[in-house]
Amino acid sequence: MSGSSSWTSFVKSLASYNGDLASLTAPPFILAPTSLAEYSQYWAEYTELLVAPTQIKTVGEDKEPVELQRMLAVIRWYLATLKSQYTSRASTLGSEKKPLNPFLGELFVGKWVDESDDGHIGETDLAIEQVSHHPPITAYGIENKKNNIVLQGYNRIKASMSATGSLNVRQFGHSILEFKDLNEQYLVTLPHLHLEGLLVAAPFIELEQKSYIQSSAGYYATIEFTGRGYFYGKKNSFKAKVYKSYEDSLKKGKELYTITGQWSGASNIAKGSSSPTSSDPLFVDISKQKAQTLQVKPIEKQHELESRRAWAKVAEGIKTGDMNVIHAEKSKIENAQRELRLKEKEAGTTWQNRWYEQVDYSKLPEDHDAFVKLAKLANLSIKNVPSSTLKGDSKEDGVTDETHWRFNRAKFDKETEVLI
Ligand code: 0T9
Repeated sequence: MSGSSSWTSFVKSLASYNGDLASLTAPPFILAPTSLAEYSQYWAEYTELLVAPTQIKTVGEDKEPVELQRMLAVIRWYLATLKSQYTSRASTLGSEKKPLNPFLGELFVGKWVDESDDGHIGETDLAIEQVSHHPPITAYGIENKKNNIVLQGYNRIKASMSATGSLNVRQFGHSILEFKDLNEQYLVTLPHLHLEGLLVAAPFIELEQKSYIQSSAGYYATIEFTGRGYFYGKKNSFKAKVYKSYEDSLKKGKELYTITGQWSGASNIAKGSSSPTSSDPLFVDISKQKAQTLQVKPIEKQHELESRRAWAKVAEGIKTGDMNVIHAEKSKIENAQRELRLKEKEAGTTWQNRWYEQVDYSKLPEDHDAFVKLAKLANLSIKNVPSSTLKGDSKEDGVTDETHWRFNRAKFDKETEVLI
């Protein structure tokens, strides 16, 4: 495959890639039969780890405050989300693949049922909406009523080809995790990544730089990603440092904990600032944790805006490798979308988002929601700049936009047509 001219010309076309999936015509073998809108489900496939922080209610044997224990549990969950987000296609499809480009208003909903013996997890519901097409932006809301957890966020990418032939991807957006009963919130930023192996038609993702987790209790964590072997001798390696506060992270030796290992596998934890060794306690082995399968209604019961129903024929074409079917069925969707936009233009209307809205923080009081407060604590930019950008970074220069996408739960609760 790697020598085929279609692949070579495809890789060449990546050079002018601007983040808009629609502009890329890839050979069928590299297409995922899945819309990018589905990818936000990766935030909650490990439901046990998602609810774990809410189960921590007492000071442990090690006398650590509950808020610190919960921060560690949130980091465990976060590592599991990384495994889902960045290794799922490689493990199910053989390599990274090009997802289907969601249309405006596309929806993906489902639920994870409680598979625990004692019923402590409860049901976890998922509501994803494609809130913008140019540029593509996906927003998600995840709710676990039993443990009163709401997780929400949105995602957009900007991509560019590097001189060495890998695709650099910067993510915009963030995730906000709320434990309502505990009145505790966490801001989670997104890592940058790049795709390697494109030239040999076997693409895979490598994460870069840092992402941050800030808790409303003050605790602050940096998670640093490196390629193969820098800290740990294995792929997907990371080093996390946990501090009492962002301010502490500026001082030397103030780490409460240091964690190193693989975010897709095992990691160890040590108190203080030196890296743990394999004789230190295991922090978590994500490969031994159980990812749960999301339950999605059968296609016949789905609304026409729901992802798997809308893309069913294209997905079939991808599975059978039939370029003609893929092309014809994709064109149908694209043409219907063009027609819709034209009609809206004629009628002087615009597409109405369903469960999400754009919130402009420059026009809101600071206590409107947790975002500004948490970003401030972590010295993170609240502007519409790449995720994980620090306040005062040159990436903020000239950017005044402080709008972000937020879940409108009331709207979702009133939904009658699209059911989970
Ligand atoms: C948010 C995630 C994101 C979306 C995907 C880069 C990528 C689109 C964005 C960042 C999720 O929470 C996590 C996982 C995978 C990311 C995708 C991997 C990928 O290859 C695509 C890009 C746009 C391509 O499809 C490039 C062409 C392709 C042939 C390479 C395999």
